[in-house]
Amino acid sequence: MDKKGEVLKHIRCRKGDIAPTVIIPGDPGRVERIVGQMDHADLLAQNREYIVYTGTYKDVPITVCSSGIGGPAASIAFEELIKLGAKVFIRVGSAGGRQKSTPIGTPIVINATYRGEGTSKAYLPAEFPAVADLDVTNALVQALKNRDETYQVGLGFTRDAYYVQDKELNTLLTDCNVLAAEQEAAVLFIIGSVRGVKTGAVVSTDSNIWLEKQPTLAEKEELFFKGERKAILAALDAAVILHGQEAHLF
Ligand code: R1X
Repeated sequence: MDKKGEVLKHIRCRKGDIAPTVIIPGDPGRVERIVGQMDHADLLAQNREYIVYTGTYKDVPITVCSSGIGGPAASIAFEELIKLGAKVFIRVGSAGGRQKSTPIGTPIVINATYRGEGTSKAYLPAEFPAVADLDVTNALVQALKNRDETYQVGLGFTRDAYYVQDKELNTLLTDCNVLAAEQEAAVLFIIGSVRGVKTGAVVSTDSNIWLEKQPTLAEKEELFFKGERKAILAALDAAVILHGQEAHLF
């Protein structure tokens, strides 16, 4: 542990900087959009893909830290945040919709994922399930219900190579009701199991490989940002619900 209060190598924070509840988007740009919804927040550090703010939302202390794209970068953020006292993690991400009927911009609560990436295998064998904490998942669902949002809950597909599409695997996972493909949730859930912290994830879909007519990037982004706002507010509200349950005091 960081007994002397040294700054950690990547997230450039020290003990006392990090709230027990952390919201972790991949995109550093999303950090600013999350912080914009909070009561206030101070920028603590900015290094590589990691931007860190700590502040409050509805009087609950919350840290927001970007994790970058993919398992290796994300695992560094998760590990350093845990070293500095983080207990509850809520990923707010983007993802590709993997059911044909899922409109772009749909908030999806990911409760478990197919481990199609490499980083989590450095922690636990492939047979071990990547599962979100039930309290965090329930809080995200409650938050979306409270705001009367249309949302989905279910399985994710965490993968490494963004520009590689394995058609056979894609079809298999869609047939088995996988809802969303992204690149970090499995690593978060597995590190949660190994380090004993609570984790959950909500994403907004930014694309869908199964649409017959693919929208333009501009069309996709317009829809995505509407869903992203819903996911951000759900994550912040979930943090408040979990704080009320003292989820960080376990
Ligand atoms: O998780 C995925 C990754 O961080 C979602 O968006 C990025 C790739 O475009």
